[in-house]
Amino acid sequence: MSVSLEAGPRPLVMGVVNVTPDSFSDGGRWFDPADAIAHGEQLVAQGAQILDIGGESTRPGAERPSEEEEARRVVPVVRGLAPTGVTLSVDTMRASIAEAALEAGAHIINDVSAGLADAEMGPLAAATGVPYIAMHWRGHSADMQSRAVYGDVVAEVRTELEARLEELFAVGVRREQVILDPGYGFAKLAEHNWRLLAHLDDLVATGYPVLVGTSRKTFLGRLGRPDGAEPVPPAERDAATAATSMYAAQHGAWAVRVHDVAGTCAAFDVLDAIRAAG
Ligand code: PMM
Repeated sequence: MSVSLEAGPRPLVMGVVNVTPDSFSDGGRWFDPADAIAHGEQLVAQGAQILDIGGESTRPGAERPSEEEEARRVVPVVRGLAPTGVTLSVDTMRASIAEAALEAGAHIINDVSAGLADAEMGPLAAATGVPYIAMHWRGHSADMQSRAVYGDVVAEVRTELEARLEELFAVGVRREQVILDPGYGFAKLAEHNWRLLAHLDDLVATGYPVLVGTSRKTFLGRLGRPDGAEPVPPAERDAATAATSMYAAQHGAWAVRVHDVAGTCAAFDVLDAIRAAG
């Protein structure tokens, strides 16, 4: 793996490679493995330092694919992208899929459930020692939005993530492996996502590297729209995503997970130029 877990002045850019028929923003576009591999290569050419390969859509209401189907989607794409030399993460809640992906050349486990969905995930992360992204999660996508109930979302996300870490450490995961993610859009209403962004510093202050994944999420599509109106379509949310990525860069994020790699890199070039001129 060629990337560091130390947060630098400019966050790493993790490009999304969804091998799904139904992801909310790009479902079906790269469902064929050859298309997904070509898309990943294009994201690397645009400046992605990490590719996040996933075979399960986590959009609200989504049904899960079978384990066999998820493996069929993910493993050939990991194998096909390994020769690029770019750091690869596998976006899965299943330990068996993570294990197969690591064998095929992946370097990072991105588990949106932080070990809650599969009790074997913690032991696998411990045994392999690879970087492990632990995201705040309250349940599977089919009904997660019913769990978007918080008194103090910032404190609760942090406490629930800390509780997950205690369990992961108890099965042998090491502190140095962990990357935290507040889980924008997962069991969160728009107001929760905004508050978690406003208090991103609190999560960064834990000392763990922090991944920010706001890309094309619905709360960005609602900006500037009248109450009750449809949000703007996902593909038109990249400018707002670049703005949240820029904000994440100024608040110590380790990496941003984005669909629009070229736009994100352009935004970070702007930040670098401003800083260099200071
Ligand atoms: N969001 C999605 C999928 N995987 N992983 C992490 N760590 N953080 C996220 O915010 C995240 C994720 C859903 O977005 P997509 O359907 O566009 O991939």
